[in-house]
Amino acid sequence: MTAPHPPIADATGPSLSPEGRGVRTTCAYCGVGCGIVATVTGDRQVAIAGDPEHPANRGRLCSKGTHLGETVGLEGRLLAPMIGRRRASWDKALDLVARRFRETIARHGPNSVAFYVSGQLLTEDYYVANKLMKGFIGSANIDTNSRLCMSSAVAGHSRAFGEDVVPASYDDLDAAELIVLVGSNTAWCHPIVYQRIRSACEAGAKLVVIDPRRTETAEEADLHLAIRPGSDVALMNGLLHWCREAGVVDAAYLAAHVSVPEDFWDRTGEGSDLWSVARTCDVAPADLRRFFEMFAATPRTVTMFSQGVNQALAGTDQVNAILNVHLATGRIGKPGAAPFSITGQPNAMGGREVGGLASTLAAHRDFAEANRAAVQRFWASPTIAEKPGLKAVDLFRELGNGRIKALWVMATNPAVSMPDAGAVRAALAACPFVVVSDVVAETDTSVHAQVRLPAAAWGEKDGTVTNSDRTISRQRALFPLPGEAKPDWWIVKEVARRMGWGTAFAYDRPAEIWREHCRLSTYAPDGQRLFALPGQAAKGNADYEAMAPFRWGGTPFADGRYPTPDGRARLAPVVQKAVAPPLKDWPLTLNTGRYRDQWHTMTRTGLSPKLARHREEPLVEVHGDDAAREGLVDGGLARVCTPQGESLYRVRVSEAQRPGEIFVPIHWTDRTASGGRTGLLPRPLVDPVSGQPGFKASPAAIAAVACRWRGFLIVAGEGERPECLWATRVAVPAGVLWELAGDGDPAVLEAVLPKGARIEAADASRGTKRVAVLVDGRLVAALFVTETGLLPSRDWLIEQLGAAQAAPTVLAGRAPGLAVDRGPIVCACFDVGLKTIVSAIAAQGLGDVAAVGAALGAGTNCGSCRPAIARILSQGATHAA
Ligand SMILES: Nc1nc2c(c(=O)[nH]1)N[C@H]1C(S)=C(S)[C@@H](COP(=O)(O)OP(=O)(O)OC[C@H]3O[C@@H](n4cnc5c(=O)[nH]c(N)nc54)[C@H](O)[C@@H]3O)O[C@H]1N2
Ligand SMILES: Nc1nc2c(c(=O)[nH]1)N[C@H]1C(S)=C(S)[C@@H](COP(=O)(O)OP(=O)(O)OC[C@H]3O[C@@H](n4cnc5c(=O)[nH]c(N)nc54)[C@H](O)[C@@H]3O)O[C@H]1N2
Ligand code: SF4
Ligand SMILES: [Mo]
Repeated sequence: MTAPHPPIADATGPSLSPEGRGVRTTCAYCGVGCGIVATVTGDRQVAIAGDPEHPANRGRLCSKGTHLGETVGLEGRLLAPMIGRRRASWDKALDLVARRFRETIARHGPNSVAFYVSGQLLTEDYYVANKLMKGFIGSANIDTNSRLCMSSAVAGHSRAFGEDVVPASYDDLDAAELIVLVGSNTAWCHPIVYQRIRSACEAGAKLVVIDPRRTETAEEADLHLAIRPGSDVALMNGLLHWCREAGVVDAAYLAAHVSVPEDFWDRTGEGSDLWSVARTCDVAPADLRRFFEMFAATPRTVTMFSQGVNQALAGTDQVNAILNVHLATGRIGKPGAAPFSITGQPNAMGGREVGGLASTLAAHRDFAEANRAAVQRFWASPTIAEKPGLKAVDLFRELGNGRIKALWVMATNPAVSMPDAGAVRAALAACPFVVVSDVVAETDTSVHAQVRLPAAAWGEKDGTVTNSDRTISRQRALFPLPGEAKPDWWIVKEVARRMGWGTAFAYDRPAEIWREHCRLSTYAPDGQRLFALPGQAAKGNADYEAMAPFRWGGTPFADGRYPTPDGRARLAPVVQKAVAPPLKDWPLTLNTGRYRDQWHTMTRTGLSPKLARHREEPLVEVHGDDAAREGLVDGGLARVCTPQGESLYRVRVSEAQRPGEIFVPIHWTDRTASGGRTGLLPRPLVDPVSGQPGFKASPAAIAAVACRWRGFLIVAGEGERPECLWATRVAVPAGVLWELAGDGDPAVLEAVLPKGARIEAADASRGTKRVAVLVDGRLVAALFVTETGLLPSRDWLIEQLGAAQAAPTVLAGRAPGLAVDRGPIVCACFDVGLKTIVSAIAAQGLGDVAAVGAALGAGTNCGSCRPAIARILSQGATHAA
């Protein structure tokens, strides 16, 4: 076997921080793509700081990036190849994968196998997987979780511009005078971009947020339009026609650079007057007019959008409705003026560049005959996929039908994240041969795998990623590969070699793959395509190692030329689809999305005690009217049902929700909870153009769930999930906290208590039971259950887990003297709780977010909690009034 890694000591120049100790790399999480300086401080220990020289973040990091160091331990990692439940050698596992794929293809043809990959692969990994499937296996059945994420933006860009190009950069935010966020909870999901938006606002820019929920992003906006879900086309068409009336449609720009279909203005004009739009979107006409006037008056406008736009059954039309407005007003290709699709995953863009979607070939090429011929020639491959392959939802449907007979999943967890995930699980279970490459030993997906392959994780892998604004940065290894883990590119090329294509996959290091990818990007140019990485193919290994971040494509469309045959962009005559009235049995609209401090299926953020504190449990957020009608109480449990499935959530009554609409997070899995299984709920319906699922609006119902008792278990180490109605895992220092509730006999919980000396107390009148388990005087578990009584704050008991000697008052759940209860953690960076903030505001008369920061530190590092602090301040003011 070849050594997959250049030794870390090779790192020189820009790969090292100025003082020469830290390694420059890129954050593991979101598409902002922040640069990090990582300093290894011990065995699997690393100090994380923002890279002041990275153009995406200039030194700042959000809560998730800041706490990356808490997620690099080896607990839960997959460290050896596994065949079934048994450990296998790499040779055996790779031979088996290659043989089963080869046999399946021989018997059933190339379209009987598939890869399902991820925007969390590096560009080099992605390139190799795409090459193997499209050029050598000869099928395009490789799709990616970006289908669930970006594909409507990809399709919208292609329709309007002729190529999937994001015509914006973060610098445009600094130059903008108006920033419009559509379907984007930027403060939580792209926090460092959000900090840049706040800075622009401090310098005078205005912020408008268009989101059915009043998110923390919306709370700080100059204007929030809480539109009816799925009414974005109506809103944008209304805006377009307002601009036309106001004379800000740029006729000269349209004449010179844009094709306008003959009936465009008539078709988009229907129902686009202010009153009709206000009715369709269910917003006050005065608010709508304010938005339209602001937009019409401000040439320097950036409209940034993400999943509220993309994840809809008319997602592509919604994207084009936004692009239409920018094209028609000529607000594109100029500083501070652009439509800006912001990407989710760290390498969603790199995946688009290599052609990782079933609907693209490679290097921003489609399946046109000339492109197929060029790519096949370049790869010198025996074959080339003829036509687009199966898109994610179709792919898993065909898996269920038995037409896909071998599947390889890399760096994604479809048993959790696909719509109708119950059917996806059944399909995975029924498929004769499932391979999963992952960094953790067990995921809801990998429990169905015949072969599990241990991949290198962040901090070990080495290659490039492209962020939302086309900036390509290096991710660099900090640690040696643990156990037998290998980089994804290495795993794929070893399978390719064993399938008989060793020469075409003879890579020894990511730099070689990078050079080939760059050569393909400039190979056989067609004079139109913008994506190209000229000059990069000449980078030697040392230059690649030292590569500094750079953005490809300059300022796209600055010259008014578009990558279409006639050089013109195209307006798309999109019209609002009727928003269906609620169904009798499914009266609510279910919206799904993210929490600030968790990443997707929590395989890494779930390890961090600090990140766990922001939102410990999966909540269903419900408007007060719906809660009252359905008999839901704040803090109680509720079952959310759709025709596809059901799951439990903790109820939060919230005025941030519109009546009739509920919101749940996507993060919890079988590993982490008995409830919060959001993937089971959405329908497997997709946008007809992009194939992206409509995750943001599913017909649903909700019902209160009574339980006899509530409680919690704090346990040292890992421990298994208690079997009861409600059990949610929360990472804490030195162990795990399980939040519990149940209906039956709480005695079942005894099964998960570790052995040791027990002390117990019970109060039959309240149905209360408290158990502490000690080993050599140290607390190893504490179980508190009650039917009608109160439960103590968990904080002090959690601290006891780490103590050499448990306090005598452990069954009281508090310290022998006065207990300090900080309340729920608001600032994850400095561990500042709600109660601490509220009392400091009262005691010291703190008036604004900056004052709270000066007094407590809260909000002064990543800034992610600044909206929350602002709300605490304003609520304090209303209470006082
Ligand atoms: N903390 C955190 N950050 C992340 C991630 C994470 O898991 N955790 N994941 C990353 C990834 S992969 C992605 S794709 C991004 C996603 O980033 P975002 O798109 O910002 O996040 P979401 O919470 O999915 O949804 C955004 C908003 O769309 C709104 N919305 C729903 N329906 C509509 C509608 O019809 N119209 C409009 N205008 N808005 C609507 C929702 O109410 C929600 O607030 O985040 C990235 N960043
Ligand atoms: N209902 C609903 N569903 C959604 C969404 C929604 O808003 N609502 N959002 C959708 C979106 S936008 C997205 S992006 C998806 C995300 O959904 P997923 O991609 O399923 O979620 P992750 O938890 O990020 O899964 C990544 C997996 O890869 C592993 N991993 C991490 N790094 C590596 C690596 O380097 N190599 C390998 N081989 N494995 C690695 C992790 O341990 C983890 O198991 O969810 C989608 N699903
Ligand atoms: S905004 Fe946060 S999660 Fe996203 S790349 Fe930057 S530090 Fe990482
Ligand atoms: Mo995403």
